[in-house]
Amino acid sequence: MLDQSIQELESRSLARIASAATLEELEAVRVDALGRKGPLAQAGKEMGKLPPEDRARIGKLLNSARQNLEQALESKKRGLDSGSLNARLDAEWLDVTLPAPGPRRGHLHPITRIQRELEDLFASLGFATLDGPEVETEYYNFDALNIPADHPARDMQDTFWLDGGNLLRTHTSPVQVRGMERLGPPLRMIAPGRVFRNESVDASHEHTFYQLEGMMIDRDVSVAHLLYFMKTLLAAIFHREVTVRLRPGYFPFVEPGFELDIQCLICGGSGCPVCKQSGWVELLPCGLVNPNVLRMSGIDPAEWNGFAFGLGLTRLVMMRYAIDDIRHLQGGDLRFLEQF
Ligand code: FA5
Repeated sequence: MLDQSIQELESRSLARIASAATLEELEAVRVDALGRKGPLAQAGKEMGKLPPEDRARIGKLLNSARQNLEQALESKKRGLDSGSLNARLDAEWLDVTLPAPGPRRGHLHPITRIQRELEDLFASLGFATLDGPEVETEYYNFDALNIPADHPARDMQDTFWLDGGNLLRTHTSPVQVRGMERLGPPLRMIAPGRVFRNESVDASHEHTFYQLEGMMIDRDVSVAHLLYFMKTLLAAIFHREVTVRLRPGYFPFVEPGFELDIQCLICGGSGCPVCKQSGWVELLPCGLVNPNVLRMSGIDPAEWNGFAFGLGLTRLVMMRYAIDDIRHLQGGDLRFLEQF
């Protein structure tokens, strides 16, 4: 009777081992058949109750059933292990000979892009591109531009002063002076760059923004030359007619001085926060160079004269791309920058 149930248990368990599809199922068969509370262990404990003539035979039967099951479990486990390895290899297969996707490429900031367009345009008109320091002396930022210490124009440009009397340049005009000193007349130069003003920020004012200075010194330069270059500049940037107006403007380093405004391209002139509801945006102050400025840079105003302008580059970029708030440009938000 016992012989038969051991043999039945063995063949039932071998069938379960053969059909197990996962390591978990296999473990369940092992616990059921060979576990400490399983039928084989139970039978082993009851050996002592058997008549002596049956003990050796039943003992042999139990041992061989246990060995057969252990062997079957072991070889099935190896099969399942390599099966799951194959499945993993299939899932994680990759073709190492495929070309790599390559790093994501960025692109130029819209201000840099327009700046480079202007540099190319002015290079084609014979203008050199000059650079100057962002940390300036009071002399180059103010005095050499005919703005003496007590002059009200110093209040027009709230200044970040640094220790030792230096400052963060409030405009690109100091590069005019450096250009005149270094290169002398005749001179055609532009100077794009970053400038800083200690003022409150709104839709059209930043504390840090970009200007592009321009200067031409030669014999018999007139307002007509100035207007020609301003029109050429605007046509190259906007590729279409834009409405501008010229009005008198005051800057101690030019005489006469003008403000060239552009009709606001955000609202079409009807009024918005960018143009402060006026319909016009100040873009291009300019004028003929004041003889005092020429003289201070060692140029004889009896022989030479010229024009200068100070383009609001950041504002120009706003108009070109219809950006309705200047703060987007330096906010560093990729969702904004990726549109260009
Ligand atoms: C000047 O800075 C003069 N140096 C320009 C100049 C050069 C005049 C040569 C004559 C001859 P102004 O402060 O107006 O001028 O600034 C020039 C332009 O910079 C403005 O028309 C405007 O477009 C831009 N701008 C001024 N302040 C800000 C600001 N806070 N944020 C953004 N753009 C500004």
